[in-house]
Amino acid sequence: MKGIGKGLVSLMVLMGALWFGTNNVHAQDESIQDSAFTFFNGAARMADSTAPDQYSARMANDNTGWNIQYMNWDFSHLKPGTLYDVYVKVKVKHAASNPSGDAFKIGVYDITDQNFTISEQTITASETEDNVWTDVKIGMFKPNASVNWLSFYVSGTANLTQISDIYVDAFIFIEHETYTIEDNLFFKFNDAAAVVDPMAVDNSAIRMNLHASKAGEIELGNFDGRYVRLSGL
Ligand SMILES: [Ca+2]
Repeated sequence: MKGIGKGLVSLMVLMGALWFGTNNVHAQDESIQDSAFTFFNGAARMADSTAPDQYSARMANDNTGWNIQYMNWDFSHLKPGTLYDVYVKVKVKHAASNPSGDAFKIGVYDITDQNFTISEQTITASETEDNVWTDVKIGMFKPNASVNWLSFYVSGTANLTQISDIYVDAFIFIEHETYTIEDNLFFKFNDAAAVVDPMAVDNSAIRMNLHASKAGEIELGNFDGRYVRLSGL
């Protein structure tokens, strides 16, 4: 951007902020419950008074299999071509007070094409809480007219002495929403100031002087307990 050479930075705001949508109610949101899961290596569905629907799937974390899967090819129950955020509601049991190593892995695999639809990610033990249900984001998914078989999976990590059990309540699809937060809603600190900026979509931006004695700061308010702050150097 042109102003950077003069120690100035213009911030154009095209901010797609993403929230965990667990409290949102949306007609196209959907939970796939454990009754629709496929199990391997001894994983099983069982009564669970801590799960919202009183059932969850459990696996012992003594192997690295993709032991809990939701496999399907027909996603016509979702809006075709619409982006969804996909979460899995997971709970783990700590076998040590400060467990180490990996807790579990998640991903989406295209069984037909034999490649990942959503790359696998590993959740480490230190990121987890003992016996607390958590919605973990797997990634974004756009259902289409494909007839490929997909597997939404949770795998073990063979880390029994640290994380002994992995529970899955549901895979959750929430229609993706993008937020644009324009600069008129920002909180400005030090020398950060509103300027006319023809490069910005709305012709307006916030500028801060990086060479000032106190560098500027811009904060995107406090939305639902979350905020983003940009600081000068
Ligand atoms: Ca359940």
